Amino acid sequence: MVNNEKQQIVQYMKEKEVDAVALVPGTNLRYITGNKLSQSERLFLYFLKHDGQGIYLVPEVEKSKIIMSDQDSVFSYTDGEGPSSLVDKIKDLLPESQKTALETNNMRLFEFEFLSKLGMKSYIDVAETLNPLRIQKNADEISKQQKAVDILEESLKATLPFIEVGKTEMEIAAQLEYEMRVRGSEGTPFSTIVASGYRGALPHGRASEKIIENGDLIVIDFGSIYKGYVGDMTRTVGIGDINAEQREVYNIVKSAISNAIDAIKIGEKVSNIDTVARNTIKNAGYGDYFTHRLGHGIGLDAHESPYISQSDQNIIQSGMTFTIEPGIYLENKFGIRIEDNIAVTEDKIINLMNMNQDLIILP
Ligand SMILES: [Mn+2]
Repeated sequence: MVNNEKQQIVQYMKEKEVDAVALVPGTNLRYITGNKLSQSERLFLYFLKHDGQGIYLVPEVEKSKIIMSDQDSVFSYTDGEGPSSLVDKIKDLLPESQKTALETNNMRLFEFEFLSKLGMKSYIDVAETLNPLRIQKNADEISKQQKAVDILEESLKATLPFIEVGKTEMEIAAQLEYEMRVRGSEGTPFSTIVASGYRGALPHGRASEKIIENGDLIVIDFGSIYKGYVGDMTRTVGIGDINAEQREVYNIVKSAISNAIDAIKIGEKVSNIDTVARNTIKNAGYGDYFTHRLGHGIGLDAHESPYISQSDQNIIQSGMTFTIEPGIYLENKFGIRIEDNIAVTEDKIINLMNMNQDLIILP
């Protein structure tokens, strides 16, 4: 963790009279300590105290891969002993009156119950301090996101010649995921969406066994991960005979994304961007068919603050990175979505995508 960020968290702990921050494996832990771990059935907790000291409570099998600083200590348990064997030891190291800042979105009940055993009296959500830090990406984080986006674009270009009538959505998803892997993506942050024809009207239509047919619009929404940072892209691809209605609706979505990106201005409300895209679609007569928020922050998580929606209270500021992804979904007919990734810097709004937003039509 950058020292400055650690200081801010310690400062926050003092202001809120929090005795300890408790984290579970995931992106907050990665952000603060560099440890890349996922939750398993075995208990794993990290505590940060006022003095900057960290305490790891980990299963023996995970111990050797923990990255620690000089101020950290680690306590491990074997499967035979179980984590309860460490309760007294850890209790002695934590302050007596315990108000804990924890992850209300990520923590599971057995982890929460363990904190109670350690003497936790009350808690608050650590997101209130971590989100404002994570929302502000530095140049290094943005360059990793740029690389994640480059992988997406190159992989889509490599996959396009593979898409043809008769293939299944799953075959296309598999090819795309293969192309991302060989270009350095660590995995997919969410299930790849390949939704063709009538399935395109499902905003989260993950790839199925449906066969691609002539005249289908295919919504392809896919993510990459580079050094922990996520890129998230959607393009709608037409195959064969694309009719006038499909083209007309596509152009409305294209206007919505371009108007929205033009509306991104430092100091204004995030929700304004959503309003601009929503009005574009509403004025064209399709307001009822744009059924989700306009976008979301991207970073270590595929979906994080700020949310580009009517209810988000954030103000656009330098360091934010987020998606813009308007869509129109016509049930039993077709769906269209276009998604770019944006980085806000001090002097300009950068579209991390190089590819334009035109409808791609394959033979
Ligand atoms: Mn997205």
